[in-house]
Amino acid sequence: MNIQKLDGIWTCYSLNNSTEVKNLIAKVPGSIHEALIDNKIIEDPYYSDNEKKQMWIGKTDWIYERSFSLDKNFKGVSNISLNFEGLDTLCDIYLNEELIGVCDNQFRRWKFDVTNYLNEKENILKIHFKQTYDYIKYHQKKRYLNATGVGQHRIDGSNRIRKSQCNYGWDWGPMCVTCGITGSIYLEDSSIPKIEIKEIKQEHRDKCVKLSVGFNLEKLNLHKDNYYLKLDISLAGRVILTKKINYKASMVEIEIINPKLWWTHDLGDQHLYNVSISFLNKEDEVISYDERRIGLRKIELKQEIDNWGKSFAFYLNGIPIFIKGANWIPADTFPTRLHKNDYMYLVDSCIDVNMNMIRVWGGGIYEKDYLYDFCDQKGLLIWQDLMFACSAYPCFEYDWVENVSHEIKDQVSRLFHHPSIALWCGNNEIEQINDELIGEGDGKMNWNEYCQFYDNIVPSIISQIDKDREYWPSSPHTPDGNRLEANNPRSGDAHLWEVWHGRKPFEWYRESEHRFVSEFGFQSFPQPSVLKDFLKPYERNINSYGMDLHQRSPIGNDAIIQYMLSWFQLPHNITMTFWLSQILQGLAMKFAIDHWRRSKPRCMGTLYWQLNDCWPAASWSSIDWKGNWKALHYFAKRFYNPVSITALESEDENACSIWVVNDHLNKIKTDIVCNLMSLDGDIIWSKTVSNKLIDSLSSTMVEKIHFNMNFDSKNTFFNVTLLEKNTPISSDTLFFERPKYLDLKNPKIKWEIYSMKNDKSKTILELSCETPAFWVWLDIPDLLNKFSDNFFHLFPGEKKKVIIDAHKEDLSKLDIKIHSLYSCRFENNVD
Ligand code: BMA
Repeated sequence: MNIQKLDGIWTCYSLNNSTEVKNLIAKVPGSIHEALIDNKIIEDPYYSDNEKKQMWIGKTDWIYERSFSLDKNFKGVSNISLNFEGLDTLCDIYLNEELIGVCDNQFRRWKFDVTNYLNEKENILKIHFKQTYDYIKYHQKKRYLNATGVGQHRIDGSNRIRKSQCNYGWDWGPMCVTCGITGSIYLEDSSIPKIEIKEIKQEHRDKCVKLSVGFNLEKLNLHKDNYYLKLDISLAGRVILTKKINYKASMVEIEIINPKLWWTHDLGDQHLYNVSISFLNKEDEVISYDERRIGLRKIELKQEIDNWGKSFAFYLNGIPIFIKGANWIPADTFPTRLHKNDYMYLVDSCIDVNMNMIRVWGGGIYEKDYLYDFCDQKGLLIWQDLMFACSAYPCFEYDWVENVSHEIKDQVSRLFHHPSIALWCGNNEIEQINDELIGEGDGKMNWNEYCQFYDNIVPSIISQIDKDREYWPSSPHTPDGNRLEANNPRSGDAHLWEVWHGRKPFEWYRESEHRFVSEFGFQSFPQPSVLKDFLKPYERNINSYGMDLHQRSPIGNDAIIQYMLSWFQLPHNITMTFWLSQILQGLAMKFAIDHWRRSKPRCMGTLYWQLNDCWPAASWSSIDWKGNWKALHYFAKRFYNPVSITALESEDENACSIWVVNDHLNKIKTDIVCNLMSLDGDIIWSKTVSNKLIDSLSSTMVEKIHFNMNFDSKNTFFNVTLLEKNTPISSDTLFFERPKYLDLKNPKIKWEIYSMKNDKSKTILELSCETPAFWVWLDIPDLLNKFSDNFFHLFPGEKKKVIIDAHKEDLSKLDIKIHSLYSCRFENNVD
């Protein structure tokens, strides 16, 4: 294919602003903030209150410019197009001073015929990005539309422009309104007939998958006898099937016998097939070509009437899977500066903690190909929202609908082949917040307008391209009964914020009988060393000016401290407060997820809010912006373990029940060891249940325990461990009091450090203690917090090995601290 890329180094400058900026060197793709940082015009926007000082950037017009001469192979070409894979957002495009295009949607791809505007030698391409405030104001004036959080953490009117909604601020992200070139720019020879795969439908039968591949070929005026078309299917780089295609066809069918199916990582392998269509001439030269990498799998969202209402369960290749995952937001405020490795790291971090799905949340961006490619390769499903969140939208305006229809077509066409994508979802929370956003009255869209768009227009666009996947209008949505009750526990998905926003105790989660919970969350502070880098020394307090700016939830700090008071003694310093907030967050999510997993199949999935961060701040994330795993992420590895044992308090005093959840496709034989222990480390009661068979895909109460004795609840805890073939697989600890009332003893943790035998690039830290230590963690400020384990309990007699990705010599030079809950209480025991 004849293509000339125009990415790389451009120059840019400001227009119409008191702060004049000239001659910036700018990377394309890239944002104006990146260019200003790279050229040292601005300091890091994340530092202290820089965000506030840099609001002018979003209020300025910016010109991006470059020159180029036409590649030799474009000489004499009769039709040349200029293609843009992403422009953020309002811009006019000039080629050699001629206006060739006007763009107004960050999520669309743009193509302009530039044949008559090109010079062979010197060409100047100029993009004038306009500040978006005036445009927003103009449209809001016509008919004002509400959005949540405006005046607090959101700038008014982001719903009026097709641009990443959280770029105008969110309750976890800054208001760094930016602009720039978010995708590749290239010239393309459009005189060559272009072939494009438009859809790939899979029909799964017994030991066979029938593929129907729809394609489009601009045949122009070619004579049919001189050309032919061919379909190739390959697996692991080897062509396994080839089929000649009728010249007139726009669809080809092919059967793959004994298909190798695609599975999520926990259930099987991720076989990926390549589907390609070539357009060739009589001499077998390829004139045009298109390919997509697919996985053969059947993904269904089943909603069937049952005892509790209507199910909401994903089935992969016929198997009901309990969804375990989290919500994904843009991994940086300026996503153009994220690299392939950033995506790989986050996807791997999901796989490492037993997640099988992420939800790409609707207030960010349709993500880069990297994310979808890695999820395909690694076996992680995606719930894909369309980019609409927490706002009323002008779906009553013809131009807006037209614009957005192009956007959805562009994005679904780009993404439909990914086996990881399980569902298309219309928007985030518009139905849930209907009292502010939908209905009669100022600032709202009415129900007809909403339904016409999200129930009719959107799914009809999607189904023209993708007939295999379900569409879900909103998250959350109730398909039966009263739609206004978006969190109806009997059907559909739910966003449950009674804990946190509603300030209900963690125990509230156990009252939930919802069928699938796609959002619920609890905030924490990031790794202390991360915020330290972004605050002035005198701002290192949770409610200093700089720190308050890094906490965007209006109730954030209050809520953390309120719940902390309920569960823990207040730590003696800010560092310990940060760490303890992470344990508190982990505890909240464990309460919720243990409960919903126990209640399967009534509940068939949990996606906690939120996986990642877009800057260094307090938030609901389990991985901070620098990539450090917070306590919650380590907790997730345990509570999302395919086999999970939990001990549940019982109404009767001195009793509890033991539950085992098994997500494997096979039965397992287990031994269950129960110990009642004192905080001095003595076992005061013990029981072993041997050879307990646990069904596949099940949740069972395996044992009811009565201790039949009195004990001091402040000095006692219960521990249960499940072993398979004598190996501990899962364990749980139950306290009979809030941890704040426990008579903790100094655990006197000792540690040894040595290199791993077969791999010197790794070091083992071996820990032991004298009395039980709760939520033991390694604090190594200059090292990424991603160890084989962290925030675990440690009991006397145990030797816990933590594997660290670092050479022993390097690690020994660092400041290693080991803490546990005990260290939070007493200042002189921090170390
Ligand atoms: C959810 C999300 C986000 C928000 C989060 C925390 O409902 O959809 O809008 O960041 O709550 O408030």
